Amino acid sequence: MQLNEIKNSELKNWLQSWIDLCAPDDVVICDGTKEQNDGLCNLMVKSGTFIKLSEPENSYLCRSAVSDVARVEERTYICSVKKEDAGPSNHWRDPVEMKAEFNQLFRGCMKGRTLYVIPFSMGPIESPIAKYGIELTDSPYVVVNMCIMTRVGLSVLKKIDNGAEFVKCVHSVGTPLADGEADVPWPCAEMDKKYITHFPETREIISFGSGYGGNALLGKKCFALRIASVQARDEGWMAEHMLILKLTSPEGVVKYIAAAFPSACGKTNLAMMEPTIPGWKVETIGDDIAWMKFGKDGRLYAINPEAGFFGVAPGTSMKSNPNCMRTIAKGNSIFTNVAITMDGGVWWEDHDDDPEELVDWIRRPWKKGDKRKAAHPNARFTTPAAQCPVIAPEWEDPAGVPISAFLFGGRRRTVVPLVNEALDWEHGVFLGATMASEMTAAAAGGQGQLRFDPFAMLPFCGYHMGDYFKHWLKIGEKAGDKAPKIFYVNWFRRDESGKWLWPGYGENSRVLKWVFERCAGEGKSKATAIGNLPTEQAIDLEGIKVDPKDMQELLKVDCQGWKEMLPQIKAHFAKFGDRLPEELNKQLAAMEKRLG
Ligand code: SAT
Ligand code: MN
Repeated sequence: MQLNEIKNSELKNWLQSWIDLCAPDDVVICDGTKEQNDGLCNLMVKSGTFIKLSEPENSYLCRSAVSDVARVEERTYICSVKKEDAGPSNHWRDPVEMKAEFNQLFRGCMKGRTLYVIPFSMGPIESPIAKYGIELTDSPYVVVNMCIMTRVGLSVLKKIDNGAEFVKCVHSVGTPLADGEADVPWPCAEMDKKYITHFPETREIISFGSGYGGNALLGKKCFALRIASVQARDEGWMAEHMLILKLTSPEGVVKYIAAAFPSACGKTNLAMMEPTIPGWKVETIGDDIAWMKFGKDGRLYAINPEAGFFGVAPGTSMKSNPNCMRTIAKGNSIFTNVAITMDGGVWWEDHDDDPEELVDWIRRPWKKGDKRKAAHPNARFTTPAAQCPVIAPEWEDPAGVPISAFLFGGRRRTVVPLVNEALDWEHGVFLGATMASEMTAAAAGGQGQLRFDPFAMLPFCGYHMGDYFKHWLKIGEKAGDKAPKIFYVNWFRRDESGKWLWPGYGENSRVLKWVFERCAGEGKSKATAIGNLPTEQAIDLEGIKVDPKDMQELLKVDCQGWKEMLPQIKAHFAKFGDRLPEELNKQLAAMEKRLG
């Protein structure tokens, strides 16, 4: 399909106005074909952006600029018409002023470059839960990543041309090339020129100056969470930062579970885990985002709007996530900011191989024993979901899968028990709204600090978080007794010496088993001040050695610890002002009372 074949005037005008403003040398429509993709990869090998790896097959290494390695929340804005609609958890810019500034910043910003037009679908193209977008970008790296992460193709462009609704996404690395000027391997703009902006009312995304991950692959956090959360609020569905997994019992009974953890807290590992309890099976539907709508039967049905995994490489190994390693081993993947071995393979911290020598992610020689990390802590792989050996056969079912349970969680060394079942939906919303986690490398900022991250959506909710809590309450009202059960889990407890109390990884299946049983109206629990905890024998520990003392610690209610959290929770709630639903204050007061 050529530009001049586009009939839809809204689409045509939008495209033309950006082409005129950005002044690229060339415009290319992306059709999602292997030929086009291979051509772009070869182009990037020639330009020095990509290195073709010796293995896995058909895979590439890319190294970003050292200053462009993660999402930049400080430069991320919600440009709603009214400031209060962005809420306290978002940075805000006036949409008119922002667009005026972009009118300058984008002027001629693609000189010397090609503008790629990427028509994409979030979700299976024919799914009633799917939504479409078009991303304009001057980064071939973005194109090949989008081709893995979303469904790119001319059929989407045709649907949009025929009037289907779409989210308008514009991205530039923000570094035009003068006549004859050579490009650098990873062009990007200075920090104070980077902007990741969202216009919720007009369903637009405009991103300038960064080429990395969620800053540039606009289908992911920008669309599938920030804009989609607004669409979901307006249309009565849910766009959540959740993995989706299929859990099958030895009797062959299936339950689907969706789980919200902040970035880099093990969503990908949980989604692909190999259960250690005999007879239980976990299969993957998605590892990062869930879109859910009510089905005719009144239950919530989820799709994974993505088509690939953009996972954190360091820490990924045959021990932590064998199915992910097998997915990557099939090739067709892009590795960003990992180290390269002397024979052209990839390596990162905790990788199963133990090489003597490497070239690190900033191209420096690296020797075994060096203190310096060889891969950037937020180094990523981009790999097709369809290659995952445990992808569920129904992962692309346009109808989605019915969700039985939501899990919330984060990294907490202390206080928060291994698993806790909400007393009811409203209490579950309280648990989600008070989620807190120690910070990771997925965002620029202080690692290890505790931050409240409600529903793991803190950096991803496209509107006022108080209204978002209200939306959750409304969904619960609508779902009634068909609502998924809500649980809070914490795999990350440690003792005073820093030792892990719970083995984690595949052993987390023991917790999933209890969740499954609770959803089936079975499984033993005891009511406590913070929720329903498993009774001592309720978690199946057959075949592993967990010190009974550790188990007690993992399942105890640390009343003192919770009381110490109360002022922090109150301060956290106070930020939402009068948009905080009264129900949540009531839940807080009730917990305070129960703690005594
Ligand atoms: O960079 S991304 O936003 O895509 C990854 C993440 O933070 O989860
Ligand atoms: Mn994520």
